[in-house]
Amino acid sequence: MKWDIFCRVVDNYGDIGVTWRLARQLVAEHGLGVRLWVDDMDAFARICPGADASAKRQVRQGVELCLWAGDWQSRAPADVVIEAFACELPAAYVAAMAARPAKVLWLNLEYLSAEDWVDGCHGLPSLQSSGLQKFFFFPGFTVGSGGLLRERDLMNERQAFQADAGARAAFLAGLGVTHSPGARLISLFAYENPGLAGWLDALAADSRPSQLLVPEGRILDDLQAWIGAQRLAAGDIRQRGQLQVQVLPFIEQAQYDRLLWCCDFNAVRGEDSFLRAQWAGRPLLWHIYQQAEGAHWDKLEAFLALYTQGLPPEAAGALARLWRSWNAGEGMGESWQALHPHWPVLVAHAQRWSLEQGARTDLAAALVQFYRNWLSYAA
Ligand code: TRH
Repeated sequence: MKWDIFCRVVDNYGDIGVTWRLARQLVAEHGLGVRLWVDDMDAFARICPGADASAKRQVRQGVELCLWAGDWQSRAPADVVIEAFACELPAAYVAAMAARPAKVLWLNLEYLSAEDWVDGCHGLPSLQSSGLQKFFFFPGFTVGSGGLLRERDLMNERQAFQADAGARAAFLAGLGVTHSPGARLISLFAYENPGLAGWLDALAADSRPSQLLVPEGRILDDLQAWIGAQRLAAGDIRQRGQLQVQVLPFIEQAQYDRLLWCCDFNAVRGEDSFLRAQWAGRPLLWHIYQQAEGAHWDKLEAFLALYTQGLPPEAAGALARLWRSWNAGEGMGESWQALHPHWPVLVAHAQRWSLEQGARTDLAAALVQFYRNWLSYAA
């Protein structure tokens, strides 16, 4: 059975990051033939080192990667077509879908949100001008949603890795990181943020040492401004007070997962790293992707409301304050300090959350199940 996934890279790495993970999983766990059409091979090559950014077609980890060029060449449609994040399929491809004697399942994979309208919209069909039906598939945290991207063995792999000090030390050594005993290990992946300096000041003045690991990216200029030294690059290590900062290269997704698993606290962003930090089972800080008219604040609050359920009110309040400060770009010093008394509770909660969510049907399995149900209905 053939599946086509279409991905337009709007910005950053989330669009390709999500679709590349999904494509790999559909191949590896469901034995499907998957073509991933992407309009920006450079973005793909960034998250898949070894990929050829100039190739029009290449096979990586069983997935056929195809350049989605402006001058679309006609192709036979697949059995299932995933339009990621409303990226709009080529008109000729839609016409070929409509003309195909065997019906095609057309799904629009939406962005992840914890908002409560998601369950009501998940799986709804919409009639297109082509006469075809398109179904809206919403990832989410609740039983009524399409679930979350998670590989079948992810939780076991993560737990084994976190229980194995030698494996963690060897992994970090491969990145040039030596974890000083007793130091709090933090990863930082974020958009530009004027609130960073306040947080770093608090970490530098803390009684406990911290090591901050920062993959190269958009936050580096703010880090640079705080450190005030010459241009930072991968491999650089700087110390101020109790804080050691180390810049890392941008690593491949599986390695980035392991980095998150190693850390006591992960600052993440967007959609995919946000979810991967949840799978790490450690407390996290989310820098949400900003949307027009502040729509992202509703999304942030919806997730906070869900995630903090079951936490004592003081711990929930402290975590919410930290996330709001980070996303407002202010007040990080105070809200970071206010988090400390709740640390053990937050650690246990992050673990519990990952296991609860990890016990649900994952997104790839839910997509395959949706197709099976649709087939029996369409037949
Ligand atoms: O890059 P992002 O900001 O992507 C965003 C979001 O997806 C957002 O929802 C979307 O609307 C916008 O793009 C257009 O953040 P995200 O989603 O975390 O994607 C980053 C990807 O990069 C993710 O797959 C993890 C990966 N990554 C690596 O592979 N190696 C690394 O070293 C790092 C730091 C990240």
